[in-house]
Amino acid sequence: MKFSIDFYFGGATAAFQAEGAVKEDNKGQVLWEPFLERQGRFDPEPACDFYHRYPEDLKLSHDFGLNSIRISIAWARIFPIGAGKPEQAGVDYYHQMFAECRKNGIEPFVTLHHFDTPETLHQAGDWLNPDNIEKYVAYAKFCFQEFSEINYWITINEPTSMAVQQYTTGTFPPGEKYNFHKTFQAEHNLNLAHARVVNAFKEMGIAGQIGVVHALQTVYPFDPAKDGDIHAAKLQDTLDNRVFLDGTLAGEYGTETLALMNEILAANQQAEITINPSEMDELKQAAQQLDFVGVNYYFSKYMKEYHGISETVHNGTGQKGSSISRLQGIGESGVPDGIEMTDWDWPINPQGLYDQLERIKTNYPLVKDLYITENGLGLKEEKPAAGKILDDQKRIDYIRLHLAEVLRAINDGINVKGYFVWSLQDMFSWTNGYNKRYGLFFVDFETQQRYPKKSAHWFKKITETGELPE
Ligand code: BGP
Repeated sequence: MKFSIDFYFGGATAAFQAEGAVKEDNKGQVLWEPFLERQGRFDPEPACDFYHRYPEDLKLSHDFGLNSIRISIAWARIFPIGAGKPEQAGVDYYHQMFAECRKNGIEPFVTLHHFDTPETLHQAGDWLNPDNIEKYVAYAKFCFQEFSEINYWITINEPTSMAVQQYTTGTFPPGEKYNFHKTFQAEHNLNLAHARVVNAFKEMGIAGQIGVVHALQTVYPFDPAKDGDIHAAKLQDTLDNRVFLDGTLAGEYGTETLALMNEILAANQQAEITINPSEMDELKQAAQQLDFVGVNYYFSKYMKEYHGISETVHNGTGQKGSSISRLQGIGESGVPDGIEMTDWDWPINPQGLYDQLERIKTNYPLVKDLYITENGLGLKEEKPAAGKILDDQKRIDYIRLHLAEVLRAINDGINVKGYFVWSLQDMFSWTNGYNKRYGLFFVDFETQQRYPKKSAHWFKKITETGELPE
C-alpha cells in the first residue's frame, strides 16, 4: 500500500506564527499582541520571518519534494481593523507569495482565519458578537474575489481551539476560564460564521474548493468498563469535537450532542445558548456544499469520572507532568499505563487518528474529501553543530506511525487526499513560545538561517516513492 501519485504532501504554517513583521505595511494588531505583552513570556516578533523569507522557504519545500503548503492570510494585513478599506500592501504581499508558490510547484491551501482575529474586533466581543461574523464574511468575500489564483480555501482553523481555549481553559485571549456558556455560544457562532462563508463562496460561483479544519482530540474512557468514565468521555468529546463535527459536517446538532451540552451547562449553573432556527438552515446548506474537511490530530484524551470543581493548569514549558485538567460537569484527564506522553503532556496515540477518520466516514456521510491538515511532534531542539544534521528521530517515528494510520484509512476506503506536517519550519507555539519546535527545517531565530532536519530528508523519500521508509 502506497500513497498515490497525486497525494498532497506539504508543510503547514499560520500567518501570525510564521510571518513576523507584525507592524509592517500597516498591518493591524491582532488579539495576541496585547495578551502576550501582558504575559511577558515571549515576543511574537520576529517569528520565523516568513514575511520576508517566503521565497527561501518555498524553495526548500520544493527541494524536499513537497507539492503543497498550508498558509493563512492575516485578516489584519488586508483589513487592519477587521473591516473598511483594504490595505493594498497586504493584498500585494499575498499575490506575490502565492505566485512564488506556483513558481515552485507548490499548491497553497489557504486558511482565512487561523487564530488571529483583529484586536479591534476581539475588543468588540470576538466571535460572541454577531456583527463580527458579518465582518468576517465580508473579509472572506473580498479574498475570494481578489485571490482568484487560489484553488483550496479553508474557512477557519480549529474553531475548537478558539472557543475552548478562549473561555474554558483560558490559554487564548481573553483568558477566561470555565465559562461553558460562552464556550458553547462561541462554538455555535463559529459554525455559523463558517457556514455563511461556505454559502457565500458557492453563491458567488468561485472556482475551487472550500473546506474547514478541525482539531480532533480522540476521547476514550480511562477505564472502558466504567460507566462514569464512558460518560465523561462523551461529555469531553462534546466540548472538544461534537458540536463542531455536527454543526459543520452534518449541518444539525444531534439530540445527544444537545443533551450533553445542556448537561454540562446545567452542572455549572450556566444558561443554555441561543440558537436561532434559521441559523440551522444555513448550517445545513453549508454542510451539503462543503468540499472537504481537514483534520488536525496530535493526541488523544482518556477521561475519568469527576465530580469536583474545575481546575486546569497548562503545561506551557515542556515540564512533563505539570498539567492538570479537571472540568466540573465533564471529567478529569488521566494517563493510562503504556501511553507515551510528550514533554507537553500530550498522550501519543496514532490509532486515535484512524478512529477519527473512521468516525467521520461513518457518522457524517455528507463529507466528500479528507485531508490531514496538521500532525507533528513538538520537541526541544538545539541548533545542529556545523556540518551536522539535527537528528529528530523521535519526530520521524511519530510521523511514520501516524502516516501508517492514514494509509490504513485509505486502504479501508476513506478518502484522504493529503497530509501536511505541522510545521514546515520552526516557529513559535501560541501557548508555549519558541522552545517547542515542530519544523522539518530548524530555524535559528537569531540569524533566521534554516537547517533541514533528519525528518526533512526522511520525508523527501516518501514524496519520491509514495512508500513509508523505515
Ligand atoms: C494547532 C494549531 C497550530 C499549532 C499546533 C501546535 O492547534 O493550529 O497553529 O500551534 O496546534 O500546537 P502547539 O503550538 O500548542 O504545540
